[in-house]
Amino acid sequence: MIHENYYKEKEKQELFLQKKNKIDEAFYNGLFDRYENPVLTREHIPIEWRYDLDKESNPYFMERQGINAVMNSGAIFFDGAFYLMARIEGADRKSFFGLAKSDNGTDNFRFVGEPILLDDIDGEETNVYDVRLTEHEDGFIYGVFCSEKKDTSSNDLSAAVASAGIIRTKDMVNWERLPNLVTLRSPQQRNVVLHPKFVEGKYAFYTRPMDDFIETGSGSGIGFGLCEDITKAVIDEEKMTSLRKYHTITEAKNGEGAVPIETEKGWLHIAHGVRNTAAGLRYVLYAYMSDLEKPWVVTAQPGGLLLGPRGSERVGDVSNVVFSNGCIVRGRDVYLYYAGSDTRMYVATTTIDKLLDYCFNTPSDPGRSVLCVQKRIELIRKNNELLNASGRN
Ligand code: M1P
Repeated sequence: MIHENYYKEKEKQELFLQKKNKIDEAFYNGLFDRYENPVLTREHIPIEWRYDLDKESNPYFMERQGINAVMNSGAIFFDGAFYLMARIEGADRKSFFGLAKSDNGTDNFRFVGEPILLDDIDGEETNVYDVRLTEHEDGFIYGVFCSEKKDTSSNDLSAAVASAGIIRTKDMVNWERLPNLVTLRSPQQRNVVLHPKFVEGKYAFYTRPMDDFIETGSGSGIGFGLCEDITKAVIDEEKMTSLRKYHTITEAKNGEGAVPIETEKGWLHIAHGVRNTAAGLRYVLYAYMSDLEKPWVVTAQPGGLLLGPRGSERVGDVSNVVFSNGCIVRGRDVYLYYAGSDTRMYVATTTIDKLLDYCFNTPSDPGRSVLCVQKRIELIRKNNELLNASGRN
């Protein structure tokens, strides 16, 4: 017999899921809109995924398999709907993937089907997270994610090894798991993203070479490598693309975020940059452009951050973090999905035209305070001239 509390909780959740989301009018920067509510949270997880509904085996209607967070989600537009492939973190700290669907991309996301059960190709794999969904020109939709296992060569209990897992589908229901990506020159990989097109006739990946599980060490930024056969993916050389730099938002580390967007002016990238502070690591999003034919060649990089954690986004399990691994483009509109503090998902909306204007017309980081001030004074003086000439000052 089904517990009566199920129906009460279901009704409450239904009201919550139907809630409309609105642009947050208090925020303005001319580049993107933020929204009042997160788009995906642990409260969106179906009750049937958490509770045993049976009154006999669950007399108190207790949550048996709790969910801690819903975050870093891959994104894709498929069959007329917006899909987020969310990183769902159980109360037991293990993450898995679930698909949530919305008709408009800004509200009413609902999880569909069941959590995705990956082929168990490695008995030592402990955790999987942060999938990037790439609609590749070979006809498959690929999911590239972080596959993590314990580092048994170390005495440190927390030591782990991260590499890139690969799955693919044509229908978003049946997923085939391929062997993990092997990068011959980098011992660890996270934030690996499959480029949507062949480059020099090969599959192309953005990588993030790391010496260690947490620290990128000598890794100088976002890498780029080619592989012949994605069913046995091996990358030898990794060229560097967007670099880490001293006293910038990418000083500690950076990583490719969403799948790059093809535009008439090159590939548009949304990545994340990390710097160290007395309060711990701070993660922000940044943008850069790369060459259409040679996607590893950076052609524009505005200085500083595109989107940093604000308000409720700043608070969560890993505070002061925004992280994006998925965008959806519809016509010229861009839906930029990002997680706040490893806890919940938000959306920002903008357009390709605004992002291109931002990338090519925002000053790059001149690297020193005195040069930054010079640049700002140029802006202020130009504005003053305009204001004086307008007679409305
Ligand atoms: O906690 C912030 C992020 O930390 C990692 O990202 P990176 O490899 O760039 O440091 C990931 O674990 C990511 O999931 C997490 O959001």
